Amino acid sequence: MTLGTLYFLGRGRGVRDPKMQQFYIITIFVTTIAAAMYFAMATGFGVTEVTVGDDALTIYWARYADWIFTTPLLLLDLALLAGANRNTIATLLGLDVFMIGTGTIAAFAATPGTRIAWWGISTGALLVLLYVLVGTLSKSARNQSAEVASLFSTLRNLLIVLWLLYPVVWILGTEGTFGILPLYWETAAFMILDLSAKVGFGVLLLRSHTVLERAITPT
Ligand code: RET
Repeated sequence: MTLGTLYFLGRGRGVRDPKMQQFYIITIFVTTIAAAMYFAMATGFGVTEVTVGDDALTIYWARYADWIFTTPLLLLDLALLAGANRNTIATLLGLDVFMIGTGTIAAFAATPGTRIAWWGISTGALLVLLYVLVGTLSKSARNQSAEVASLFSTLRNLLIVLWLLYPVVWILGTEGTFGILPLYWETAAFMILDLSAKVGFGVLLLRSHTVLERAITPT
């Protein structure tokens, strides 16, 4: 995450256009927050125990602290690329904060039943969010130039696939209390997802300044 941050900082150094800078500022915040929260988890600060029945679960709360800030920022990147209006942006970000908020309750809930119920509520919000992404947001992107619309589709599809895997890893992992995926593999899976959804996404977004210029130039 730190290397990603440094890469984006280096690439964005010469960028003078304020609208182009928006994409850099947002993306740099995403990887910076993630780097800080991974540092918190690595040093034992970002972790706690939650008692569920007779079991003590290890909960990395710093993940949720990361996601509550970084997921709205990632959506903002995509919404700016699509040239979305204020209502669409607000809807997307509202759904997203609701999803991570209820997901956090799922992680701290004390009975297996309530954990799964909150997971269901959070996953419901994710599905509605993806519906807005595929519907309203994609419609805005179609009004952009062909190159912008194509970059938007790539990023949107990447986001859909990666984001859908989060609730799957969660429910199969230690939080889901089924314990199908041991903590080690769960941690590795979240790490790969986080790196792809943040650094991978950012690299694709910021790869071509010519395309971004088209996205920010009013047509
Ligand atoms: C939780 C558990 C409850 C159900 C759902 C979840 C979704 C999490 C998502 C996280 C995305 C994170 C990203 C991070 C950084 O790049 C909270 C795991 C639906 C979608 C993209």
